[in-house]
Amino acid sequence: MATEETLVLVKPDGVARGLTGEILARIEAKGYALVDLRLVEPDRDRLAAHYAEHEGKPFYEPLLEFMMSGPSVAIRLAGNRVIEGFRSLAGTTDPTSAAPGTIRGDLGRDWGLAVQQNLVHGSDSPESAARELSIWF
Ligand code: DAT
Ligand code: MG
Repeated sequence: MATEETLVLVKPDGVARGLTGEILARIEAKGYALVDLRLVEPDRDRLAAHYAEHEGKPFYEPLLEFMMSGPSVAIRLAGNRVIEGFRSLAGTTDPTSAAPGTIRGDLGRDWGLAVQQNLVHGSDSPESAARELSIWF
């Protein structure tokens, strides 16, 4: 067993489009455990900490603006290999090329702007998960 925890965010586009329930249903159907869940309106400092690895990239400022455009649902999720497993459920970053069957592939829309509105975030490693969970919970 490799039970672990990850941070999942239903981003502002997911909350605004009323997809929180659909996304939670997919997570629950997969068998992962909801350990904690909260609605958060993050300020710039929290987002700068969360997205520190992307500081200086061209999409960094638009990404922070988007993430401040409305509330996100932050989820502490537990399960065997849940870090890899949730990213598999989410699909790849760009909703246009994300595989059908994934959250981003089935539900993500290309607004012609950028790929930042891709519904969900999931930590990408145990180190990221520990760091990000401490930022959001
Ligand atoms: P992921 O969310 O799949 O882990 P990431 O960590 O590389 O992707 O990037 C974080 C977020 O930043 C991503 O969900 C959307 C946005 N983003 C990434 N690459 C981008 C790009 N080339 N243009 C616009 N937004 C981008
Ligand atoms: Mg990432």
